[in-house]
Amino acid sequence: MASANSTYGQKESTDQNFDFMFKILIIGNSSVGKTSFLFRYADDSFTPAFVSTVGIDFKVKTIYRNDKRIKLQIWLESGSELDG
Ligand SMILES: Nc1nc2c(ncn2[C@@H]2O[C@H](COP(=O)(O)OP(=O)(O)O)[C@@H](O)[C@H]2O)c(=O)[nH]1
Ligand SMILES: [Mg+2]
Repeated sequence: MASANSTYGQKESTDQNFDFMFKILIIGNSSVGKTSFLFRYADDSFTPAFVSTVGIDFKVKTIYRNDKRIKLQIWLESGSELDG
């Protein structure tokens, strides 16, 4: 079970100041690039040496569209990360 106290998601997860919030779950086979996609989108970072994503539950990114503040809570499917 993913924890809401994720080190990566915690920072903005308690910020309630938004117009919309979407929770998005990224699913897919191991090693297709789910973790890399999330880190690039949320942090604009890429680390080619990721061995495992165990412990990373979700990241939060806030975007603005039509003068609305939209908070995206993007989750990695935890069950598929045991080998990826
Ligand atoms: N060259 C290249 N490698 C990538 C790209 N996206 C992911 N990778 C590599 O593919 C491997 C698996 O990526 P990862 O994000 O861990 O996949 P996950 O198992 O779906 O989370 C890692 O070694 C990444 O560095 C990409 O766009 N280009
Ligand atoms: Mg992964």
